[in-house]
Amino acid sequence: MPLRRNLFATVIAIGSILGAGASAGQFSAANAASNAPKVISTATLPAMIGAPTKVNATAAKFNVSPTKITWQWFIGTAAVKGATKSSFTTSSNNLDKKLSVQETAIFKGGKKLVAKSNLVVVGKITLSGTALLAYTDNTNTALKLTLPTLPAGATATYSWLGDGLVIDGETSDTLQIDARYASLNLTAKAKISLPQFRDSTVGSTAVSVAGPSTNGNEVLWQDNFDGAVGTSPSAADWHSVIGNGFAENLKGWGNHEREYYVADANKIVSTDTGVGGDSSALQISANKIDEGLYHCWYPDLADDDLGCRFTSGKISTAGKISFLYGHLEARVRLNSGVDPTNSAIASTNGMWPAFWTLGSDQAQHAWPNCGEIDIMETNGQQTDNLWGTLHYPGTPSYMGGITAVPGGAFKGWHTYALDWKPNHIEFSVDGIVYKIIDAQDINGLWEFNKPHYAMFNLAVGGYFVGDPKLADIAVGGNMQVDYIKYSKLDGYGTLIRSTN
Ligand SMILES: [Ca+2]
Repeated sequence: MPLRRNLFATVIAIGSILGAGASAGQFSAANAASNAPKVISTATLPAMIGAPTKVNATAAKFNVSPTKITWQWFIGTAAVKGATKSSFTTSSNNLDKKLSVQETAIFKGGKKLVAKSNLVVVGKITLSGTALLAYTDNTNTALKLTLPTLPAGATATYSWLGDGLVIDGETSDTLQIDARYASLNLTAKAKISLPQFRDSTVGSTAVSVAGPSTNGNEVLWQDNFDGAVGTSPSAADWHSVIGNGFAENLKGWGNHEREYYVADANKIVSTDTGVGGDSSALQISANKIDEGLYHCWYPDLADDDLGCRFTSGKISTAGKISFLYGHLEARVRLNSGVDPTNSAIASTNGMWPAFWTLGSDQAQHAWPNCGEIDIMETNGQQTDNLWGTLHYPGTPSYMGGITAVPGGAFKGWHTYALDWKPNHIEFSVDGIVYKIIDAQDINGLWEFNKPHYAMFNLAVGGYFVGDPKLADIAVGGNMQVDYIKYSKLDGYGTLIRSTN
């Protein structure tokens, strides 16, 4: 502003001089000065330049016509040899480099003016404006990322992040908000793609989703397995998994397991469940059978393919109940079988019991992309040990903890539990937490901010137990479950019943 005021003052001064009868010489001098060559508008390049492509520079404008114009293109500060026209064809070698052009005008009398263009990074997509992340309405049920206007032909690919970590499977511009995202800071990104350009990423600011409205720990669901003795667990909540993995194209469920799962292996029994117990339990029994009944992956002795030598059981809430966050626990007793060569000798060889979950989106995200939570896994070869493990897509693809079960996993009743919140998992046995895993700890996708379903099973043989020979596997062991209980955890926890 001060400069402008000065110019105005100068004009007034000249006018005053003229008004006062200035000489013709003074007038001519002023006129000549205004006709000196000057740049009215400089040479310009388009705001976005791809590669390969032909770029036409817009010529500079001068107040008087030059007698000659020359051009020189630059990559960075280096003049490009032979690039002396008003157009330039980029190549992929120019990507990410600064392109500019310099226009030189020579005027009558020899005066030379140089007009430099703007610098443009080749292959860079530039957007005018920022992305906006906002709820689509005042009920806060969906967030939408709205992008600035994209260049013609550009496409956007969306991704969503919770506390900075990618939310698997969410690729639309809109995210439905539900209990999965409680307490998370959500952000969205859009990758902008355009032929001849580098991909560009546009991010949003964060929106914080509210946490639970209470901090309660109430029980949401419990099964005491107290139906009539000899019956199957409630069909409203459970189904028996059948087979050896054949139908699923998995050899022994992908683990070289030797059992064939039958529904008859899963029964309500009357048993000693200890102090305060209800004398009822689910019992999953492993039994040795003669070959010739069921298809298994391993060769049989009679030269047909009905080679399975063991039956056992697996029950699952898949398609019936799913769990999202909260506290999930089961009280379990593992009972040894006997040595295959001497029934007087107890043996746990080859027994592989588990209490675990898989992501309920397994049909769309095959393992390990669905995520797996092994709340309890133990092993007939190392009967004091307990494993609590997460499996997920990543490298490595699992993380977990190992601890000693108080008194031994195959001795007495123990409570195995999962404490589960957004981005946070704790494993415990008999109330003692032995492993905590946060989403930030793993090098992979966190597949645990979504519903999972629960399972109990007693596998026989397989890699986890050292792939023992058939002739060495214990006979007649079982897994008993007094109850399974699902509670809220500090307000987190949603029981989801399938409407199928
Ligand atoms: Ca019970």
